[in-house]
Amino acid sequence: MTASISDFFDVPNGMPLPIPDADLRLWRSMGCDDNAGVLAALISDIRWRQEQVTLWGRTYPQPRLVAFYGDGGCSYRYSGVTLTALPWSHDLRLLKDKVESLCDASFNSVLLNYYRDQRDSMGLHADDEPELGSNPVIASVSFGEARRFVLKHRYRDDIDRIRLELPSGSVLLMQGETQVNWKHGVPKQSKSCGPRVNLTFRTIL
Ligand SMILES: O=C(O)CCC(=O)C(=O)O
Ligand SMILES: [Mn+2]
Repeated sequence: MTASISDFFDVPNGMPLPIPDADLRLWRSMGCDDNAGVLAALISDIRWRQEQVTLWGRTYPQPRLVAFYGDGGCSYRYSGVTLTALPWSHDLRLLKDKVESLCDASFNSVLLNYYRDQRDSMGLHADDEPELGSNPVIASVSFGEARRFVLKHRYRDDIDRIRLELPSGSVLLMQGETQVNWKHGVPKQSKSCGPRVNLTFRTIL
């Protein structure tokens, strides 16, 4: 059984979602006037990269495009890929300022993922790389198609997977023990769909 966003309809923006062993908060809109315009600008202006990843001894193209921006000296390593931060663009800085004041947190970098269509995806994982420190605060901003965002408890089989719909312009804050206890991902889907760009604002220690 998979719970859906409808289970959380009555949780106000920015309040903790009733999910055990996690601290997740959702703002359905960050208040951008033109989400479609932001999506188009991100797709055209970000320096997207197609990375090759090596998993279980096999190398293959990652099923999405990625980019990493941040303060000088930040770099991020996962699944054998090392990304060195490009300097903040004007638009990314504006988004960062907006997200920081909404979430009352501060960030020094952003990892961007571009899901071109329904075939692009991200496997279940936790953001628990050492450079994020323990219990990282991560703000996940989505533009474009509301793809399924799936959460699976790492240790308890008696807890159902949770499916969140992240609308265009929404912000999902993941903090506390979320990464310790849960994995998350964006599965491929069979129904064709348009593009989605997700930005995860992070602090690299
Ligand atoms: O696209 C998403 O919503 C998830 C992105 C994510 O989990 C990540 O960048 O680590
Ligand atoms: Mn993640």
